[in-house]
Amino acid sequence: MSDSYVEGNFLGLPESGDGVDVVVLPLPYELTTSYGHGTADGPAACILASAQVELFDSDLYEDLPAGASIFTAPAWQGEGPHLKAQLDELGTYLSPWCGGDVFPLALGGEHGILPPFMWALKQHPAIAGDLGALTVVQIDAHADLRAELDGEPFSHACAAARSLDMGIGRLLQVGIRAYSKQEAEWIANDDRITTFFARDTQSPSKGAEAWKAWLDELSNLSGPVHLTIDIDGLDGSLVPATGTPVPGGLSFWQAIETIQAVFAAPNATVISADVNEIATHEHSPITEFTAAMLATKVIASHLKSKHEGRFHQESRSKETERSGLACTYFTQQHGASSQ
Ligand SMILES: [Mn+2]
Repeated sequence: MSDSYVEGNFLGLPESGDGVDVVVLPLPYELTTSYGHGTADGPAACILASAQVELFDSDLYEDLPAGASIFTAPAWQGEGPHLKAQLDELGTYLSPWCGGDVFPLALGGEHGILPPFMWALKQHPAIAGDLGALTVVQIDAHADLRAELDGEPFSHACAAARSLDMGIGRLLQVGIRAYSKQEAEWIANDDRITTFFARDTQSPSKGAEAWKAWLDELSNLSGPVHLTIDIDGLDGSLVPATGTPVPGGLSFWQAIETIQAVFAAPNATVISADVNEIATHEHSPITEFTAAMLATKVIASHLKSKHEGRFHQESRSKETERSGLACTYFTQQHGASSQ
């Protein structure tokens, strides 16, 4: 815990300096969770739990914030009357933080936050309008490649599908163990998608080999990367309060190794990340604490990649100059929905 604990800030860290290096963006977004509730309270619970996370990171070999300025932004407050309007609001909220001068880390909220994040990243200097340059690395129990769920194409169960529709170049998935035949066929037939299924990486007999292949795949990445961590990718015992906990998932250390490997890839730059589907756990802090530990590792790994010269930081904006774009993509492209 920070000596000068500030309530409401991630890790309890006080803000320092005049610029921002890492921004934590709480997105209490919940419209389509199919099973279980509470993802709207997840980001705040994660920030509260983060006060109990050790500031020392053994890879950085320093206490966070390690000379950086970590800013916890005021939470997104959705007011839009329907899902598409809320997605536009999310895009508008994220946009000012996607200019390349800051590392944005969103805390969700449903996985439906991913398409608005993709929209906001389009303006990132490393993307320059073409999401085809971007690789998304996804930890998840679900493939999230459904055409729609309950009639809604922007459901959390469709987050990866809609990101591909928006033009991302590659999708690497791990932890996947709950998916439909249609999703299995898409994975098998689309060169953009590489999926490491949990039945292989978690296999008692062949898991070690499959896991090494996953880490090798990450090491060979190049170009800009967005890391999206749906906490249900971890074994359900670690995240029992998440919307759809599933047994047979990644161990905590596999999630950590994934974060380490993607940030250490010599030819890739992780430009942004999210940890999503965080929910509050009534009788135990395990779900939100697991999420806080992963988010902390993301921040530490980003700072390490920066120290090692793998993150090119655009010149920092003064906070008074920070501006973004207003998102109308989702209502314009897809119209209003009943939700
Ligand atoms: Mn998901």
